Formats: sequence, structure tokens, C-alpha cells
Amino acid sequence: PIHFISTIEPPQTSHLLPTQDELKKIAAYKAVEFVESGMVIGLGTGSTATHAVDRIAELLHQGKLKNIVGIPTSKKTQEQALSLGIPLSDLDKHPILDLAIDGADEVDPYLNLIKGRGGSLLREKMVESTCKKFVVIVDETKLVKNLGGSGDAVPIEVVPFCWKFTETRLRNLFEEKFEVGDEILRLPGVVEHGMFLNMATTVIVAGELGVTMKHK
Ligand code: ABF
Repeated sequence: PIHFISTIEPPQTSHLLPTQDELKKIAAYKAVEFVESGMVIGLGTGSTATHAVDRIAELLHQGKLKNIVGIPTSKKTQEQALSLGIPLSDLDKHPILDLAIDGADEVDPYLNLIKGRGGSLLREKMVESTCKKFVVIVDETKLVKNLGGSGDAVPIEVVPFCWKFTETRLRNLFEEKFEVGDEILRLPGVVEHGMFLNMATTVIVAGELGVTMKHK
């Protein structure tokens, strides 16, 4: 069951209508309220997650958070976190995370996600499949009734070797069946797909009228 909590906080912005980036920042800041001192945190990737990384660093420098360890989900996030002085580690040393915060491309009513259109996907799935809480942060444009509802493709990561051949096999598979899930993964050459099913524990949605949290 999904529990909805409307926090009924209008976005705090300088002008009447918040920009999309301001909405992303609002969702990110709200998610960082879940971070506690001593936690091992998955640091997401993308234009929304970047605000969360900034905020974590800010709270660390203010002394409001202590002993945080971050596991970055991409090289880009790793560089950002390092430049901000967030201590980093990896899954070898920390196989279970307390929390991960990341954006998404689509969120359905059951908190299933499509991710990876920003380019990052495999590392995200590795990190976010082993955390106790996975908080997803989006602006309201990411909400869909059904995954794929935005009309954009599901990202699939493949190995570079003969990738066009793999692409053709994938297209044939999609033609044969309407619903393709982990079958994709059985195709040689495929590394991972961007459907994150049953992984998010909380989704924070920032919209023009306020912030909504959905918990699983
Ligand atoms: C990454 O960020 C990707 O999985 C997803 O494609 C994207 C969402 O990006 P943004 O927050 O920039 O819309 O986590």
C-alpha cells in the first residue's frame, strides 16, 4: 500500500511561480531531512540529485551532520562530492546503505521508476538496490500513470562490443512482446535496464502548490 502525506508547504521561492529547478531543489532539500549523522548514503546523479549533494555538504560544513559516508552513483557525482569535501566510500566496504537519494525520469502511482535517461543507470541500480531507504526526488512533471507514459524510451545499457547487433535484437524482442521486463537482461550484451521496480520507499514530489511525499 502507498501512503500519501501532503506536507502542504508552499515552495519558498523569490517569485510567484517556482522554476523547474527550484522545484527540484525543494524536493532535494526535503529528502536531505532524512539524513542523520553516522549514515552511509547513496548519492544520486542528475540535475535534481545534485541539489541533495550540495545540501548534505552544506549541513556537514555547518556541523549539523557528522560522520557521513557517501557512495556516489556516477563519476560526476563522485567529483561533485569530492570537491565539496563529502567523505566517500564504496559498496565493497559498505555493502548495505542506510539511505539513498536520487532523481528519476518517470514515477508511476506505485512508486515504480524509469531512470537512466540522464546517462547514469548501472551504478545507480547497484547502489539503490542495497539501501534500507530509497528516497526519490522529482518535480511534478515526472509523474506518469504508467511507466513509459511520457512517450520516451526505456534506457538500456549495453556493452560497446557490436552494440548495433544488440540493439537490433532488443528491438525484435520489443516487437514480439508488449511487456518486456527482466527478459531484456537475458539478452547477451545487455548490462542493465532503467526500470527500477519496487525499489523506491519514498517519493518526494515538488509542485507549484507544494511538496507531496508518498511512502511505501
Ligand atoms: C539520474 O538522473 C537518472 O537515473 C535519471 O535519468 C536522472 C533524472 O535526472 P534529473 O534529475 O536531471 O531530471 O538519476
